[in-house]
Amino acid sequence: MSSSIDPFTLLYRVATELSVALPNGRRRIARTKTFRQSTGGDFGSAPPAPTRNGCRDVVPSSPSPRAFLGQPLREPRPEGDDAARVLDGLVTVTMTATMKVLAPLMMASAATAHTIFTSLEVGGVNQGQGQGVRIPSYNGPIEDVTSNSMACNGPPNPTSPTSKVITVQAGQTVNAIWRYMLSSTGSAPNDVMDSTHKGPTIAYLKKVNDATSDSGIGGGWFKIQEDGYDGSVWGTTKVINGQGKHPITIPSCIAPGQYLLRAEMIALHGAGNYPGAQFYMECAQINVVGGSGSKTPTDTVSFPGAYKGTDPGVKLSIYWPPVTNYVIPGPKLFTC
Ligand SMILES: [Cu+2]
Repeated sequence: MSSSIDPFTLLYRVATELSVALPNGRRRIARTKTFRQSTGGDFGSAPPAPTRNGCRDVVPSSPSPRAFLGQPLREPRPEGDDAARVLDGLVTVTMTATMKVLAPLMMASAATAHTIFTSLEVGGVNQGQGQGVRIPSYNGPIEDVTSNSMACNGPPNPTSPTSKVITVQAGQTVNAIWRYMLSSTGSAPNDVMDSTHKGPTIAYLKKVNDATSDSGIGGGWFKIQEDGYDGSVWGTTKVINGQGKHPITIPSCIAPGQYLLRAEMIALHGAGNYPGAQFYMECAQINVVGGSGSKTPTDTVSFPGAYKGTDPGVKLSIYWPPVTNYVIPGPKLFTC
């Protein structure tokens, strides 16, 4: 089904309006299971395509890398569907005939979800997909904040090693380039990430001896960039509408040497429950030159460990009540 029309936002707004109009006592969460039963989980009458985590968009058109690994595709969890989680996120939606009509449309809209930090742009030059960035074969999120894959992605999204280490000048602003899938060649909003994926953008550095071999798992990470919610626009929305570019300034005062650069986007459309927030991250391998080394980061954290399922920036409904003061997860921002 073509995704040129995006009915999602409109429908979601309609649903929100409906839900807001309901008195508190009548509000309850519409359960995924019910939607699956009532809609068959798909838009048309054809059998649903194979899904992973309930999202058709992550099914590769070529033979599944997972099949090569001899692992079955993960079964959709009973409540794991992106679109259904949005419904959960609506919190107040009563299961009405109206919603039965909306549900399959919302299901279908999950076909443009997810994202990957595919390449790094330095000095206006794209270094190439997977060149110095450990890219995964799937664009799905990590949702378990205790998973080792919170560091530099990983199972269930196997990443590819890269021998390249990208030279970056301290003080320079680079762009992490996000794409909906590895095969996405454009930079239009739909080629970056679905607009329903609202949340912060964040970047971390970790000093390492060898950026090509360090797993990134464990301590030493410090936050160098964050963009949450300014009252009207989310950080991810700027990236979606900005050709997938996620600007990150490498601090001028850090020591020269090799680092892992962890760029992250968090999608909060299903974050009303935990797990629910979707963490997207990859690691770039960089060599920082020209750093003064005059300041050593102190607020370092571990991945996994930096985030908790109870963090106010990880478990929250972004639909209702309206977000007024979003708290970006993780440590304090490091500044020179
Ligand atoms: Cu998604």
